[in-house]
Amino acid sequence: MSTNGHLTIEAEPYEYVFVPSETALLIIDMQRDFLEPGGFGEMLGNDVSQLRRTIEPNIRLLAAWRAAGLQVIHTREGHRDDLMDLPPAKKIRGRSPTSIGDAGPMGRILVRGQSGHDIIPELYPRFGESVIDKPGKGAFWSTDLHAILQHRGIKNLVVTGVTTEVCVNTTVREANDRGYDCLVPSDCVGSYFPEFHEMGLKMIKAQGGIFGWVSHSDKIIPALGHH
Ligand code: TIU
Repeated sequence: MSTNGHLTIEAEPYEYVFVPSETALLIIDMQRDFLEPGGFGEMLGNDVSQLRRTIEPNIRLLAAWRAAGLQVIHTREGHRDDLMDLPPAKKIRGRSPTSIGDAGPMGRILVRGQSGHDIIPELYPRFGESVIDKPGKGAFWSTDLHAILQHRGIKNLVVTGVTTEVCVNTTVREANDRGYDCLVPSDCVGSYFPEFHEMGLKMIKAQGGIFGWVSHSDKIIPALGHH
């Protein structure tokens, strides 16, 4: 539904209303290190195939978002080549035989500039789409994301990517505290743990939308056609 330039999307806990030109699609960490074997996700002991169902819906939503001429921002989790920004606690956590910065089949794990750190080819950023390199789980901490959103007049975020309860949830919480209204399409986010995915979404939409709204790409994509 479109009224006065606003679009209304069916969502939980209630409908999500936004002005498309003031809304960015924020795609979190769709990197080879999380979605392909041999990367950081697998190093942590996870089955990366759990996340791959998010690729197709993200392709569809990104295509519709680009076709509508709206703003897109991508993030990547990772560290400097010299690892000077890597907290020692993050380096040793998990007691894994290989850790961040070590050589893997896709290059040094979670290091900027390495092929494993880059975004999967299916969702590769285009010119004009900012890429935020973040050292932490939240996309606002230690990055210029908030400044970029402010300069571009963004008030709302549609947040997709991986993983639901880690980087997506952390980013939605950070965004909420900074005054952004966030919508999370459930099919465009994923977790290595189905139960954490489910609860991660419930935590966002509970208590009257304490952190934001949850919907589905099937509700968002048709609405963009009316934009
Ligand atoms: N991007 C992101 O969620 N980083 C993680 O480390 N996620 C895990 O679920 N481990």
